[in-house]
Amino acid sequence: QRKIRVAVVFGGRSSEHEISCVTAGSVLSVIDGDRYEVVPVGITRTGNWVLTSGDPERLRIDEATRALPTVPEDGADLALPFDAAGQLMVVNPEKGPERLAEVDVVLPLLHGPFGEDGTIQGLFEMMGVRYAGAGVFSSAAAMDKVFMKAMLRGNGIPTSDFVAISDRQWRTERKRVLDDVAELGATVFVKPARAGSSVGITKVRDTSDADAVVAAVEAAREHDPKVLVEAQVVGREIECGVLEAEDGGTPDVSFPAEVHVADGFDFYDFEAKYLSTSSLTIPARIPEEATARLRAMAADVFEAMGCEGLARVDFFYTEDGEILVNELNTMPGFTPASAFPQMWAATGVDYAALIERMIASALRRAPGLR
Ligand code: G1L
Repeated sequence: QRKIRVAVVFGGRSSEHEISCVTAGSVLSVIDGDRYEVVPVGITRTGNWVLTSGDPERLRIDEATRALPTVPEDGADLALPFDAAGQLMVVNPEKGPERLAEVDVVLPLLHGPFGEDGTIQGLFEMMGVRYAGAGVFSSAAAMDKVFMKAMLRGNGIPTSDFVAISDRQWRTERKRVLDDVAELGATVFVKPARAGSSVGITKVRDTSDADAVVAAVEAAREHDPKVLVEAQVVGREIECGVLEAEDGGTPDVSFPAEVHVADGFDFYDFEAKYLSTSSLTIPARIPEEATARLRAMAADVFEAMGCEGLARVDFFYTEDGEILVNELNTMPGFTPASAFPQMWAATGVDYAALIERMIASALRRAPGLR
């Protein structure tokens, strides 16, 4: 019996190219070689698909130089990604080129635009290849914070009040928009609607200061012409990991974690997230009753948004016991040190088992409608 062929796709054109490579290194170092044949597929910064090294040693942060790994732009391993028939190819050095559709399952370890926004998922659907994680629509909806909040609202799941600003509205209805923003309260967060990481986010402390709001919206628009303004929620930041059930039942939810943002950071921003200035308490020290509500809400979010495989759901837990959904991440940080694997480790699912489950849930479903 042949091994299950798993393509690990990583790198990519996003600003998180290196994080993706480090994640691939972690996955490749624990994946069971007796059961899986790994096809490491790199996407260079410029968007070329290449068969690249799957050696975890080459996908680590260099301790001496602090250099981050990347997918090399040139080299002998460069391969043409599509054949004459328009089929995506992968090249196995031992066996030669093969169609991506001949791979049993893909682990797309890519962030942001073209990674977790549904576009690469669409490519895999068209190629008829199974892939781990959320599908086209759920990925796209989770990526767009405005659509996500609207869908949560439509499903009766609490989330903070917000104002969405399209490019057209910003150009032609600015006064009305600024009034709506002021209605949200004195303090708001202004965010690009669809940026992968926490870039372009500004905390505005006084929304009656129109200049401050305009500056914040313009900063967000550097990353996305569509902007989200959210009312501030004063509360603790708690998150949960969700896994698709193995038996077709309701999703499994991990113990919650509390995120402690290091002093000096306004919120859990890009720097706080990736430069390890914040820490986690697992399980979060919140009342049992709140833990139960939060875990149930995490499963509701997963199902309401049509997620598959895995997701991380981030909440605010307020002083008066209210729980609001802050974010949904269909491709959460996935190194062994990341919150999602940490929460699952504390719940009894180790890193290797998580990867097994991602592959198994992808293999369970046929491409197409589900
Ligand atoms: F394949 C999984 F398991 F579904 C999966 C895919 C992607 C898990 C986690 C991620 N996350 C990432 O790829 C990333 C956050 C490292 C993007 Cl850079």
